[in-house]
Amino acid sequence: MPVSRAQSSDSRIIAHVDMDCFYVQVEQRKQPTLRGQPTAVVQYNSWKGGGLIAVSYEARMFGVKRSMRGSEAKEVCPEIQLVQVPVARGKADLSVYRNAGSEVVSILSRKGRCERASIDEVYLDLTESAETMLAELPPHRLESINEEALKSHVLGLDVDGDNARESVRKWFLKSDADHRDKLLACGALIVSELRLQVLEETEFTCSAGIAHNKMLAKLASGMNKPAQQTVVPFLSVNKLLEPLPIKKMKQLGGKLGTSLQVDLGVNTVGDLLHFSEQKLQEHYGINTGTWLWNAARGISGDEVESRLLPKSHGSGKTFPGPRALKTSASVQKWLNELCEELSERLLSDLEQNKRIAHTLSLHVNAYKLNDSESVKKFPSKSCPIRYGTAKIQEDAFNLFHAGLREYVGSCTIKTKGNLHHGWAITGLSISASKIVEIPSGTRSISKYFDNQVKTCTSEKQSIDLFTQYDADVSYSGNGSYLKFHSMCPQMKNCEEDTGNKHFMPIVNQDKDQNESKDESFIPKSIDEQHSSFSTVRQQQDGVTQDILSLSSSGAELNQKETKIDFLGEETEHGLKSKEQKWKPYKEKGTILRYFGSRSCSLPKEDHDKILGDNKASSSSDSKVMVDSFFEVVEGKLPPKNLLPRTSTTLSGQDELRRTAWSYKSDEIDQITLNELPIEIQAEVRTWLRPHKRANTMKKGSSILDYFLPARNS
Ligand code: DCP
Repeated sequence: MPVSRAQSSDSRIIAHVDMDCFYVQVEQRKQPTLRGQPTAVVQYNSWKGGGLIAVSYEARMFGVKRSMRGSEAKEVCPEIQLVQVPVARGKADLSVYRNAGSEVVSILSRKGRCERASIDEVYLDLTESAETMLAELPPHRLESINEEALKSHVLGLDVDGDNARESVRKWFLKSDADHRDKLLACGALIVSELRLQVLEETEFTCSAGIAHNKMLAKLASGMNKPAQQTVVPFLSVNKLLEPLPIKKMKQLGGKLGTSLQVDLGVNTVGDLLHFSEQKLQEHYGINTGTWLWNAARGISGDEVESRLLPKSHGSGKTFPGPRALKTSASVQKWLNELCEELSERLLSDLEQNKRIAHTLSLHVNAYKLNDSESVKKFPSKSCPIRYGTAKIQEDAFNLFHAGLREYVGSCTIKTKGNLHHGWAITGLSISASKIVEIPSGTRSISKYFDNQVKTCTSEKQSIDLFTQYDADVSYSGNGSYLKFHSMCPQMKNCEEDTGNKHFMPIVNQDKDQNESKDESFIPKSIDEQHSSFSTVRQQQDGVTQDILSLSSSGAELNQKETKIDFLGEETEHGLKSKEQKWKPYKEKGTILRYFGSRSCSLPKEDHDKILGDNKASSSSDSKVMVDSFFEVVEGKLPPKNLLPRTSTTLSGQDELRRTAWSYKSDEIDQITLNELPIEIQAEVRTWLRPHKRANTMKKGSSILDYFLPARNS
């Protein structure tokens, strides 16, 4: 149900930009000979020439429509060029279109807050830019208005047929116009320039709507396509909305719109105007009632979110007709393909944008073979996401079975073999959502180190990334140590509100669980660890896990020298026996892990200088480390490769090394700690304070909460 938001000013200038026949344009840029020709992009499935998913405007003139198949399109337009969508893993590969969309977004975001709404559409809040323009150089003082702006359609403007441009010019130059219209004129000029830049830099055309809110801008952008823009002055809003079929309004295309038609006899927005707010609230509740009342009047408080990146990632495939999947094995095969793609995109999002997703969801379309009457839908299922292809595949398959149990009843389910189960799957779609940026607070303390040692930017970023990858923490709660699960949140029963249980791996969620008993987390030798960090990484069933320790004894350890050993190795503490080798892992704290990773951000020459003959280390380690991490997550490498290949034995360069790598805790500028998230500052300060036991760790406090927003929410 739509939610009514606080009304915002009608002086906002919002644009909605929508690419024209987008996939076709992308294909035409790849093959310029297709330009100007009737062209369509067809789906991978080649049955009857494949389903059309994008149709050029030239082809539309022949009556070609998206709902057609290639063979039908050929009938109405024999010269149509059909281009198949790129294929990977037996399904459409949309990455070329996604990347093309990103090119456009990067241009459009130059002038104001930008929200990427889909693969080819964007909202812009241009209020500030328009206000600045109006203050500094208003349209009526411009010597000329660009041609693209003069082609604008201004709703409600009386245009004199042949002389439309002249009418539009006058509208732009009207010095005594209403303030809102003046701002809109500035917005229209800005958008026309942005559209020209998009054309110049990407060769793509787009259309736009410019209005006082998102709803109106979106309605307007589709009114004059392709390659044109439409402006909605405040006084034209009613004229635009009244004749509009109710189902064309955003959020009214589905059940709510149908209910308005069926229950209230509302077919156009104009019809909706006859209902009081109270009446609408009686029917649809307070929020939706108010939202409807406002929407009918073109009032919408929806803000343009600042988002250049997609809100979620998804990978899906349909299996129509005889291709429907009828065995668990075939479903698993396809889920594996979809999950592999999803996993790749998640990792690239993490690498490029430092974002992580929290929720994995599976949506399935199905029917029952002997029960054509059944209208029961296959329930969608979600669970917390665990990174790594194998994990995502496993969880997706578990979600499928959880849904299947509900859909057909558990007695008919068999999980193996090719038995016929009485069900058929016609669509599978797996998605990752609740994507958030890794909090910047975990990065900013790096300033301290940037002041101490020069870092190469790209390496630094790699390190940040690696460090943040470890940001998923679970806490044993006994104050003895922490355990990190690198991007592998605990799995739990993760049904939606069905009450049904299906099993997901549970990774050490029990607060009383004593991880030290878990042999699999205990490193066998330093050699095996390849570790210069105070962490242990261990691969479990394809998952990388880190153990970090922060114990009272850990505090004591550091008190010895009141030093933080950024290599986290046995410089001062001279680990000798296996037993001793294990000790520091239990004795180092979370922030050490963070600091420790900084050790890889030295430029090569510094690094070599410090490490002397120690060939095991190099400046490229940071990159290697990040790459390796992905590989470990992917299960390609044993976990030891994750760690910088710094020797764990003492070299003659100790002193030099300490200068570079070790800091007395009282040398750390406390101000840098202010940059840490507030909830972990206290923890870090306690930890740094010499001669005091770091015994403040409590479940639900500090760093743990910080790194576990989704799990707690
Ligand atoms: N798309 C798709 N399947 C659909 C609808 C769209 O794969 N059912 C893809 C192809 C389109 C792109 O998304 O090129 C953008 O969709 P639009 O609805 O914006 O349509 P177009 O950009 O193709 O055309 P228009 O100029 O009408 O916006």
